[in-house]
Amino acid sequence: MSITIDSARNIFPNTLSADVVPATIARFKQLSAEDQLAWTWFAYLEMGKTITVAAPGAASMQFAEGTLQQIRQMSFQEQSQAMIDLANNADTPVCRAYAIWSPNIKLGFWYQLGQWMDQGVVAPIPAGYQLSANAMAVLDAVKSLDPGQQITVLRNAVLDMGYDTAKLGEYTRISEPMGAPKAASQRSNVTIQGIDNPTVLEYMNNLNANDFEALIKLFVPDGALQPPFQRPVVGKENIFRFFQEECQNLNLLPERGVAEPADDGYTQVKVTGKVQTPWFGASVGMNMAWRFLITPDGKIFFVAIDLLASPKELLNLVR
Ligand code: ECH
Ligand code: GLY
Ligand code: GLY
Repeated sequence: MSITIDSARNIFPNTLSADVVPATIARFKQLSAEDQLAWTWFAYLEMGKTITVAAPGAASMQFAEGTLQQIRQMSFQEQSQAMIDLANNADTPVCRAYAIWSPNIKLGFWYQLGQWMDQGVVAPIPAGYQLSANAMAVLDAVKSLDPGQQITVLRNAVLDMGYDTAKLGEYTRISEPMGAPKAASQRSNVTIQGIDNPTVLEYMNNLNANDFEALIKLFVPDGALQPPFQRPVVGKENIFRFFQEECQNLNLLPERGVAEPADDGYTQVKVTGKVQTPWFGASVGMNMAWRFLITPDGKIFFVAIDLLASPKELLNLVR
């Protein structure tokens, strides 16, 4: 049987990912736009009791600045409407601008609006706003998730807002500029119990160093990377752009793994450990798995990154 991206997606099928995340998002999307905004406000406040979100970097904020100022100038009623439009995926200039931003710009935009809502500069969620029974139930559901799962729900809720890019035709995405990779003196090397595969170690070290040029060289030309709860990103060019847009300043803390021979001289490797995002730093360690399929000459054909269902899954290295 020859190896394809579809077959590669099924390596280590016993890996239990946090399906509760897409399930919660699906329930969230059923809510009215008003409820979605209020829900997010309450979820964000709830989360803020235990974990701290970092202010976005200036590099990502500059692109949202114009739209933010536009909203700041609006009346409270227009501001509320603009936010409802975003949640409704409406066709407005603000929703179109938002649609083509990278995830970090979208998150930074809402971070700023949240600050302004707090300060009374932007229309707040009306005092005494009553969530619907469904919204209350979804809020209860998210409270029972671990912090890594909670921030993933929140991130996905934000990314799904704005105009649908599929309806835009030709467009150019807007993302923050790529920073320089870390200097040699700032780099560190991971050690992974049970793993000495150089490709896997270099993957972790280059990603931690923001060295995306070196990182992309580890992949075969038609290789693929599958982010949590997403379809695989296929081909070097697309993977490189994904690294630029979504992978700066991550902290990968792999702990243990297993490597074994697969069909056609390939090697399959599963690694588990923690990942920190620059948005929350060390206050949130997401429980993750990496599932690699590596060619006979040591290149990455496929890697899937999964958010795990529970910390117990960190110890699950069975095939
Ligand atoms: C307010 C009310 C009105 C409506 C809205 C509001 C604002 C909400 C705000 C939300 C902010 C949320 C944030 C969430 C950030 C989450 C970040 C996550 C990052 C995960 C990254 C991972 C990386 C994994 C990877 C690895 C690889 O090896 C390859 C690459 C990659 C309240 C105003 C909306 C402000 C800031 C979950 C897992 C390990 C796949 C990337
Ligand atoms: N503060 C997180 C970021 O801008 O990526
Ligand atoms: N995926 C990187 C971040 O959102 O922090």
